[in-house]
Amino acid sequence: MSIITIERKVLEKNDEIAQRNRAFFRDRGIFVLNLVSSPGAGKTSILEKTFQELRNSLNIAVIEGDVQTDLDAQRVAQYGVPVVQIVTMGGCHLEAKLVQDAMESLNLEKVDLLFIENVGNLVCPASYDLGEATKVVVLSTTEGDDKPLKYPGMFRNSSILILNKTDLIPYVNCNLDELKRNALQINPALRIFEISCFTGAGIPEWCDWLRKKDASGL
Ligand SMILES: Nc1nc2c(ncn2[C@@H]2O[C@H](COP(=O)(O)OP(=O)(O)OP(=O)(O)O)[C@@H](O)[C@H]2O)c(=O)[nH]1
Ligand SMILES: [Mg+2]
Repeated sequence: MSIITIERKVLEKNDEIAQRNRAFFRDRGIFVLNLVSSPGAGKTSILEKTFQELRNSLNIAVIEGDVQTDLDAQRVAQYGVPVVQIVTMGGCHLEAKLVQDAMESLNLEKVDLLFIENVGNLVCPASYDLGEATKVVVLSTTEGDDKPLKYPGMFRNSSILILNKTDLIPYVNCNLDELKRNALQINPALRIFEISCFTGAGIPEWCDWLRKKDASGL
């Protein structure tokens, strides 16, 4: 079927560029994380908390991906962190070529840590390698504990799971143990951080982990 052939070619081309991006990051010692989640799970809030803790010890840069607006880039820029916004004009995920183009607008010379905030979508970004060291999937407690089972691709293709909005557990129908069980059933190797951007709980553990990482891997 021609449709399947075209899709495979698109993904093959994407993977080729992603490998070039990965080699570029490796050669320069830049640790790159691709943040993925459904809309509003808290990706930008996690970045803001991370800047507060790490911006004095690490050189951080950000590539933002959104369907419309540069609102998230404006939030990042308030912390003095270099940022480029990609507007996909309806596209539901970032692709390696878009990241490659964005890299040209960022001075990455002294950067240790590059975050790519993907478009809010728990399905499509799972299939697209951008050249990152790993995907970090963010899931918030308001989304329900069944989501790893319903959207397994994202959890299978990530090595880190951040469970955000733990402050809301008393008010929402979400069983944290069940959520973790479901996530580990899909991907037993997932490293899990439980955090709240509202209270700051779990942020030091997440930042400690980031401090110990480098471009050599996970
Ligand atoms: N109560 C609570 N609210 C949170 C927490 N983290 C984020 N929020 C709120 O959730 C909303 C969405 O947060 P964002 O950080 O914009 O989420 P996002 O994943 O970047 O959203 P998109 O980029 O649109 O996909 C905002 O109103 C945040 O203030 C948290 O830990 N607890
Ligand atoms: Mg955001």
